[in-house]
Amino acid sequence: MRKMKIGITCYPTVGGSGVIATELGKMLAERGHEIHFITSSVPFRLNKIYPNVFFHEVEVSNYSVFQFPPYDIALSSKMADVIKEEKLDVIHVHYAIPHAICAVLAREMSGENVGIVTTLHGTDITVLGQDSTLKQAIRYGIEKSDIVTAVSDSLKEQTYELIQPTKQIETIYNFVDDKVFRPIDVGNLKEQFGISDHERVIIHASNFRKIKNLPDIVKSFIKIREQIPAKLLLVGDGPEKQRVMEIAKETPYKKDIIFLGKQENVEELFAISDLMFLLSDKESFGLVLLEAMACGVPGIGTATGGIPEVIEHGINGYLVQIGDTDAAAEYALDLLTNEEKLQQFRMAAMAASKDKFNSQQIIDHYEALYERVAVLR
Ligand code: GMT
Repeated sequence: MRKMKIGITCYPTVGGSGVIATELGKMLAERGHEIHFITSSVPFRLNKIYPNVFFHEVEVSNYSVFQFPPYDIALSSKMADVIKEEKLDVIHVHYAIPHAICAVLAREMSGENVGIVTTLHGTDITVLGQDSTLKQAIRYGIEKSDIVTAVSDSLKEQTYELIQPTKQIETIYNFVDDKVFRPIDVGNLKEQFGISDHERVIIHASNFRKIKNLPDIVKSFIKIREQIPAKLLLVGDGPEKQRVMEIAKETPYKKDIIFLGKQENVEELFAISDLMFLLSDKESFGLVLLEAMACGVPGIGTATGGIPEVIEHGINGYLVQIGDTDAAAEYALDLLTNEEKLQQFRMAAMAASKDKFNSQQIIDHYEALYERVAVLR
């Protein structure tokens, strides 16, 4: 396969779409492609130097006349500069709003024949697609892209339903870096958290937004804790954190609910965890579930969006209806009190992350799309 020059735009701060964009860029660089990140800051997972990975910072003017800083225009201009100066073959944008539209504008501005690949990640469709002020713009960005992908079949179907594009959308599942997300030895980390050997550990990691249903996670945990010794690790930060801390404080097991804030090396926390909870209202994929599964931690998730494409019910985890904290607790207890079954689920979770979500095959798929875009234009 010929080596290409690929521009990548994403939200560089914590969030699944930024993680996927960055991991994809790193893996493409390892295959010899030249990668140009065009973002407002260095993507947080870009934690290693590569000679063929470049960062182009989008700087937004805060000229006093502007009531709102024009990020979209600044991004489009920067993209146009990079397309021209670096002679990009492809620009791959993650998240439709505003990135797909900016890429289309940048191609016009640059006058170059660059290919545009847009990957839809979830809330850009499931939340913003319901907003009448943005729907037209999302449809425009999708139609004008050369290739559009979605991270699950569920998201693809929802895009057709909500946005009604004529464009064909392809599903390419998310993946994890299996050099990082794998079972590792973390010594006495569990003890350092004051967790004894016989206690089970349940983990949840997210941006603590309302759709993540943190109170359901606490409720399910309390039902588990009433039966067995256990701890709940809550990783992340966001708008719901304060409220959840207050809910936790009111429970008889407040000492067993540990708020860890944002953490960089979550794989070390997965190494001391037995089960992952993701009980969201909406979730196009649930990348954090896959990260946990790759480390041998099965998940309990809600049967919503793309989660049923990640968790195979009764094989590598369990699915429950949104809000059904009784079922979540029952399934959790079923695994946490049966070491042999938990072990089977652990193995099945790791196998799924290696097979169905095989990172090398997924990168092959993206490379094939870039080739197709180059032929199309
Ligand atoms: O879940 C979030 O709030 C962050 C959001 C994002 O845009 O980064 O995540 C979305 O993209 C991830 C990567 O494709 C998916 O794993 C998440 O399921 C998806 N979130 C939602 O659909 C709510």
